[in-house]
Amino acid sequence: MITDDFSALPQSRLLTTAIPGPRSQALHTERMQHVTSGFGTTLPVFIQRAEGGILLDVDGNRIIDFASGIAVTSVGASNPHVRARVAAQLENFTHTCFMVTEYESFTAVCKWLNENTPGDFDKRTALFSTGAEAVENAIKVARSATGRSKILVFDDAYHGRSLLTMAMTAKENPYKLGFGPFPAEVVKAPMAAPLRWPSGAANATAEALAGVEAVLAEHGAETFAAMVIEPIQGEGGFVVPAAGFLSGLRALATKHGIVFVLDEIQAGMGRTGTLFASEHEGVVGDLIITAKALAGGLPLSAVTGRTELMNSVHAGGLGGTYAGNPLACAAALGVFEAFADGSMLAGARRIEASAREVLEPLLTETSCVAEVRGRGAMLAIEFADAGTLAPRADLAKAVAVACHAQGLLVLICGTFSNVIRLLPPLVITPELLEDGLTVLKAAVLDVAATLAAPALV
Ligand code: PLZ
Repeated sequence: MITDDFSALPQSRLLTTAIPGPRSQALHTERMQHVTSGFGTTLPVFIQRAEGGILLDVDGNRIIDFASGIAVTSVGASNPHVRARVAAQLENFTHTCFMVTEYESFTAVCKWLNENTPGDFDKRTALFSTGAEAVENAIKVARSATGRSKILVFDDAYHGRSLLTMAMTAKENPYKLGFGPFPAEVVKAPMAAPLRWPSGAANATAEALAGVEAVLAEHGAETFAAMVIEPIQGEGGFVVPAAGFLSGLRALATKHGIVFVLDEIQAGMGRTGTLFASEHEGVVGDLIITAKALAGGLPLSAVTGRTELMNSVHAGGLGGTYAGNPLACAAALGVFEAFADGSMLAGARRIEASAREVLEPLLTETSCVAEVRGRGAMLAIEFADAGTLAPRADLAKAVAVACHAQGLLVLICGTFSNVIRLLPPLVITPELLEDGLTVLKAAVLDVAATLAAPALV
């Protein structure tokens, strides 16, 4: 009987050295001699083991994981279900290439996705390895099915680092800088981001949708193959679209015969307290893209959607050497097992309730927290000056640095790099979550206290 028992690695924070400790520092120095400096690192500590919500580093520090490898190890780092499935598969074979000879786990993963993604229609699924690869393939499917070429994306979107997905990603630095020219036919439209909507959050949905319609009219709605949106933006700042925006887009896509593609790579697979983030709005994609938490840490991504779209591609048109690798498929089946009893979704909702209770008071206790937002275990704090909403990347950075020094791993996101995001594993224990939130809150209060007292008006 497999249990979600992570007791092999104590689920508590422990600092044995400064962070990073001496062994991590030495390994980082060595890394810089061999690894391209083109890879950044949020926190230069080297990990030797990870379980549940704890990362154990090579100096013996136990760090609380509020990152989950960027929303990947949602079922906990080295989840027992995942470990058992992968270990068993490892004994049988590591690879055949599904395009050469077949194996059942590939079909089983596709079947689960067809049955569990929103949409009461006949579906087919294609498996790949990375998120960007799945996004590219969703575009291939949409183009093949429609005979059209253009792609509509949204302000502050993130879809990957490959050439096409860079073109679909909004932020220049670090993702695109110097890597162009990019593929043509990618058009950007307004995103209904409530906090910064010029005429106020209440107008965001209607005005953004009018903006989208104007963009479609200008570029010719009938020339668009796909409209691609993250139901909650990830790298762009954990922006939850204003209510009604996603369903408005869905309607526009239907009206103009455009394939509506939901990029659930970061927000999907239970992260927000429902299996898919688009369920919060009851919005159904023609194609839905999953990756990250789908296989609990092994590289696996998927495009799932209407059979008539997925089967419109000529035989042999989709594939990839490692697409749906057997170890990754085994891991995904372990993830599905871990989800079966509902405890993962409940975990996400529990995390949201605890985090909001601790963090929402910061809206009034400080003058630099502009918003606490998100859904489930996909939550964020945005730092900005009161009144002007001028983004404060410096404050987000200072809070992250303080958290890291205390053994709490948090990540920054947002077009202005002024958002701290929380992505704890859904299995984090209440005690560990509470400890992490206490560290985070203290860091925010400390940083806020360093600000000059607001001018009296
Ligand atoms: N779509 C919504 O969040 C990956 C990127 C980290 P890959 N996000 C983390 C980094 O700096 O590279 C992501 C995403 C959404 C697509 C992707 C791309 O997924 O598996 O990284 O290719």
